[in-house]
Amino acid sequence: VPGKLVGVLMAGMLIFFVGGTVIGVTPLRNLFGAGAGPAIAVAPAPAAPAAPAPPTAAPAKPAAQPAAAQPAAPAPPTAAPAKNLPRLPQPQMAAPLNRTAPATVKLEIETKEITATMADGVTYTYWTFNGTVPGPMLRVMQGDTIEVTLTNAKDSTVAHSIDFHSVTGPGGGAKATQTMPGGRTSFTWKALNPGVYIYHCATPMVAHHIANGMYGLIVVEPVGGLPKVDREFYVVQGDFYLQGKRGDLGHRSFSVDKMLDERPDFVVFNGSAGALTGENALKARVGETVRIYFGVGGPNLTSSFHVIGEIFDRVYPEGAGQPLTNVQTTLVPAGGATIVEFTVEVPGTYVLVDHSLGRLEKGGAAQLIVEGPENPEIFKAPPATGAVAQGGH
Ligand SMILES: [Cu+2]
Repeated sequence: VPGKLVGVLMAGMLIFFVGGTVIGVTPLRNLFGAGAGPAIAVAPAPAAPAAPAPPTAAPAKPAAQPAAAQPAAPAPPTAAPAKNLPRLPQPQMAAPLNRTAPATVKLEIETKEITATMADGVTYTYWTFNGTVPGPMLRVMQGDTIEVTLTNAKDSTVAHSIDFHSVTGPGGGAKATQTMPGGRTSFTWKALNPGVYIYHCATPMVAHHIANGMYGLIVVEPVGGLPKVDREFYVVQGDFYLQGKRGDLGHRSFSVDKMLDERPDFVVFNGSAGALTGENALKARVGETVRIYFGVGGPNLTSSFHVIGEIFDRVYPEGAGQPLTNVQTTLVPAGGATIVEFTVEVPGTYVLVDHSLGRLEKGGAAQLIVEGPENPEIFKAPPATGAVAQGGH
């Protein structure tokens, strides 16, 4: 298209064209670097389109009966240039519980809709729990009674709700919490089964709400807690479906067709491409034990979760009570979660991926940066002569 700026992801490079002429190339290689800078480097500012269009869809008013809320309101095609918006902040993590007896716990959660950067030059209007994707990591104990209060921000465009996979009861709370903008709902449940569970919005079209970022993890600790580790991390994968072509810049709306066809534009950890890299990378010291609570919000893809350069000493598959040992890659279903643990023995940058590696090119990578003394007995590489400087796998 003459004069139109197009960005294409190819072979780890983001390549920009105007009218068939390459005007810029941005390497993604610092995913494998020493941790400096964002995973996907700064892209040139997008050219302004001729006619600015409204930045977000004018949403239909929520139906009076939230459970029957209409499916995805058709959004206007991709249009206005991305403003220089920040990424969503990283989600809150819940510390291990330091108690040994069940209690009554209050969880207050707010749903809100926020426009933020999904990848350099691309913004998106997320639907969130507490303003982050994933929503906050929650933590309770087996035997706890949990009083959930859900509020939906006044300026939300649609109803929202919450379904905890940790709940025993109809809809996991979804029916009790269909909440109109400005509204407030609540329900109470008892945590019967320990594990790590997805929670998500369950307002129709449910897959649309999930595709906009409405998911998170709740850990139900067994009485007495999980074994102590030095570092805990919280990572959730999600697939995003945007109108327009791959590499289009600007503000992009949800594509119901791509979501139904399961053709995501972005597959990311914690809400945006490169969210957990550079400054926001996971960090540990040589000799420490690491635990990652890893979930898949979906809505569609399963994840072949792998850490490049590490072996999971223990995996609690799908959050199960008994761990497997010595695992390279663990399958995590959509709407599922796992706990992996390992000790880091060698300094360097380790990359968390979904080993369906086409998704790496769609943003699916996070960094674990391990600092500390070299450990040549376990790993040593002689100085390179003529080797490719970068590479990962
Ligand atoms: Cu929702």
